[in-house]
Amino acid sequence: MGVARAGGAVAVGVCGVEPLTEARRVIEQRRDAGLHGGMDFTFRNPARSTEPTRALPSARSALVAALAYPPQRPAAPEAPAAAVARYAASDLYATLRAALRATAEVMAGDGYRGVVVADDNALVDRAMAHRAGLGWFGKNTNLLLPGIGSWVVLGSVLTDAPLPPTVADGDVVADQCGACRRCLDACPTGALVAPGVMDASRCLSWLLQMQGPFPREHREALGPRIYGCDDCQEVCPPNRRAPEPTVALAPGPGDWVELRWLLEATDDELLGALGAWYIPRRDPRYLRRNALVALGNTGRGDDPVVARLLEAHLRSDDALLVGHAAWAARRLGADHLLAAEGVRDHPEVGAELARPHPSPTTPGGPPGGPPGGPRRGPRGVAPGVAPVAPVGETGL
Ligand code: B12
Ligand code: SF4
Ligand code: SF4
Repeated sequence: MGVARAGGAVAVGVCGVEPLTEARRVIEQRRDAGLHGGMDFTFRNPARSTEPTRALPSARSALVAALAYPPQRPAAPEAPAAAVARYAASDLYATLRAALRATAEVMAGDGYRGVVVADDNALVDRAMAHRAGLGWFGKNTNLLLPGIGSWVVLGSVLTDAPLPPTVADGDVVADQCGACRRCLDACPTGALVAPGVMDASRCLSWLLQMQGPFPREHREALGPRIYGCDDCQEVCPPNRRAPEPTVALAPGPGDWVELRWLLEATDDELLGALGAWYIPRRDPRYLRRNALVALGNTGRGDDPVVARLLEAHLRSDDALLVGHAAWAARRLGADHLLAAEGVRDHPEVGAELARPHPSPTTPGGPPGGPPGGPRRGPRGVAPGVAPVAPVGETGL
C-alpha cells in the first residue's frame, strides 16, 4: 500500500476477487433498458468486466487505489478555447498505472503475480473500489471518498497474494449523499434520470466520445466542452474538501485548448497532442466535430478568425464537418457564410437551412464563463426507455 501511496494514491484498499454480481446485474439492466446509449466498454461483455479472475485466473485479492486530480480549473484564456474536463487535462491514467505497476513489482519481488487494471474494459473500477471500502456510490453514479470526494480516478492490481481485506465483507462505506440531489438538478441535459441512474444517451461526456453527428438537441448545452463534463461533480458538496494531487501528474493538454489550433491542426498533430483520449476509431474528425460545436457556442460571428475557420470547414470534403460548421455559423448569426458559392449547394448546408434556427449565442456568455450551457433539470426517463429501479429498490 505504501508503494501505491508513494506513487500518488490518496486512498488504497484491499478486497476479494469474487464476481461482482450486483454490478453485473446493474450493467445488464441498464443495457437492456437502452440507458447505455450504444456504449461498448463494460457493456460489451458484462460477465468479463465483473469477474476479476478473468484478467488473472490465479487472483486471490485486489489492491484498489484512487489517484486525486486538481479540483480547480483555471479561467478560460482570451482566445476562443474549448474546455477539457479536469480528469483529461493531464494523463492521469499514466500516473495511476505507474503507481500500480510499482506495487505489482513489489509483489513480484515477493514471488506473487500482479496484473494492473485501470480504466480498462476488463473490470468495473468503481465496484471494486466500493468493495475495498474506498467510498460510496453518489447519486451522480461517481464513487465518492469520505473526506476527499470524487475528483479521483480508480484502478486495481489483481494479485495471487492472499492480502487481508481492508473491510469485512459487506461492511462498505455507508451512503453520505443523504437528501442532497444537487447533481441531478445541475446536469445540463437531465442525464441523471434518477439517483444513481444515468441515461448515457444524454450524458455530454459520452456524446463527445460517440461516433456520428453530435445530437442537435444537446449542442447548445455542450457549451465550450470538447472532452468530458464536470458539472455533476462541481456542484457536489463533498468535493469542496477535495485534496490536491500528492505527486506530479503526467502532462496532458491542459484545461483549455485553443479552438483555432484544434480546427487548423493536422491529423497527426491532433492525435499527437490528444491521443491519450478515447476518440472513436481514433479518427480526429470527431475532435473537429466537437470543436465546431464549441465554436458555435463560444465564438463571435463577426470575428474574422471564426469566420475563416467556419468557411474552411464549410468547404470540407467531410460531410459531417460541413453539417456541424453550418450549424455553428447559424448559431453565431453568420448565415451569410452559407450563401457563398460552392457552399450553398452542399446537401448538409441545405439540410441545416431547412431546420429551425439554433438560438443565438448570448453576448458576453462563454468563453470565460463556466463550461456548460443553459441549466436544465432532469426531464425524467427518455421516451421509449423503460424506467430503471433506483438503487434503493435494487438492494445496492
Ligand atoms: C462507461 C464509463 C463512462 C460512461 C458511463 C458512466 C456511467 N455512469 O456509467 C461515460 C462516458 C458517460 C463516463 C463518464 C464519466 N466518467 Co467514466 N467510466 C466508464 C467506465 C469505462 C465503465 C463504467 C461502467 O461500467 N458503468 C456502468 C454503470 C452501470 O456502472 P456504475 O455507474 O459504476 O454503476 C454502479 C453505481 O452507479 C451503483 N448504482 C447502481 N444503481 C444505483 C442507484 C443509486 C441510488 C446509487 C447511489 C448507486 C447506484 O451500482 C452500480 C454497479 O456497481 C469506467 C472505467 C471502468 N472500467 O470501470 C469509467 C469511470 C467510471 N469513469 C470515470 C470518470 C472520471 C468519468 C467522468 C467524471 C469523466 C468526465 N469528467 O467526463 C464522467 C462522470 C460521469 C458520471 N456522472 O458518471 C471514473 C470514475 C471515478 C469515480 N470517482 O467514480 C472511472 C471509474 C474511470 C477510472 N478508472 O477512474 N464514464
Ligand atoms: S453533469 Fe455532465 S457528466 Fe454529469 S451526468 Fe450530466 S452530462 Fe454527464
Ligand atoms: S451532489 Fe449531492 S447527491 Fe450528488 S453525489 Fe454529491 S452529495 Fe451525492
